Amino acid sequence: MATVKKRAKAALELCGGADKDYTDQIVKVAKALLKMNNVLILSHRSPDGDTLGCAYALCRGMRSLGKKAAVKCADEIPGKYSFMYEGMEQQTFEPEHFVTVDIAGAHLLGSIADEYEKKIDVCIDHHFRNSIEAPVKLVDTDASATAELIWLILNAMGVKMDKEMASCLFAAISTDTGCFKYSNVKPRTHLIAVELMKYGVDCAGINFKLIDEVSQAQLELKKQALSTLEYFCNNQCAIVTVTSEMIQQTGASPEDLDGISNIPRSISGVECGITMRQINDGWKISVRSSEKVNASDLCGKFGGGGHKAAAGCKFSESYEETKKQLVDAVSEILK
Ligand SMILES: [Mn+2]
Repeated sequence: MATVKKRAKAALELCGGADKDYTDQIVKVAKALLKMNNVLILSHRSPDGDTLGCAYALCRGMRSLGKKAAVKCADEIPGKYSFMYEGMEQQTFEPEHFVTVDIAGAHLLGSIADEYEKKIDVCIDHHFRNSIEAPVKLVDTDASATAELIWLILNAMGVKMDKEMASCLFAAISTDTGCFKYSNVKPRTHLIAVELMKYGVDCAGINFKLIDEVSQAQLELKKQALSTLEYFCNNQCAIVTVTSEMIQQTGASPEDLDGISNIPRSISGVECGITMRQINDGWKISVRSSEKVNASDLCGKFGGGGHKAAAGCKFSESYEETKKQLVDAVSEILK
């Protein structure tokens, strides 16, 4: 097993230096995974490019070592991610081990939480306040995407990278960095991307599909949502609202909502952009923020969480009450 450590070190050196403790953490996860067979890899509900890219890259990696592995997600996987599992065979097996990727808390497993939350063997993530209980856990909040960690782990495991795995990981990193433009991008992020590109990843194609491409329904929804734009806190806070009626009327799917939450924050002078989306029992809030506002702290006040620059929470109050509480909290932070 000394080779696991050697490979982990080599991978860490490739992307900017190996700290001893950190190498040991990667080694621990890699060794745990190498011992497992019949592995079910779990993605979070409303799956995004990171959770899915990690899951399919790891699944492909495990299979390349002759293991049985599959991916499970509570919600339907949007069609734009189909390249991640293209060509993979259906494997039937009784899962013995369970791995979560990019999941901050068991409740984010969605409707399959009850079934799996007590069974998780390995948790790999990059969110603040990760609350998953697992004997083997690697949570690195410095990683731009969980995929950076999966890349390190696959290397430590001695998995022979291929174009498919590299494409999954590239898509994951691109998703979580907004195409390499958010403040979470570190030298390591680019260095790993360089390694992935060596396998012939269609970077432009993936970026177009995941970042730029919009459906007509999505654009129509954006149009309607933008008409609700309001400013608060001396124009430093902007709020956009998406009602159930808009979603129904435009025929937009959950994935069509993706691009909207970035809009309010993109307005010049806005430090905190909020998107309020109507859900069954209230409002789902997405926050995007500048350095001046810690989105994770803001959402934490209301029982949510996430990252410094992007976080979310939920309210069961009325529209006006929800908005008031949010604006009050933001103005407190900006004071
Ligand atoms: Mn992520």
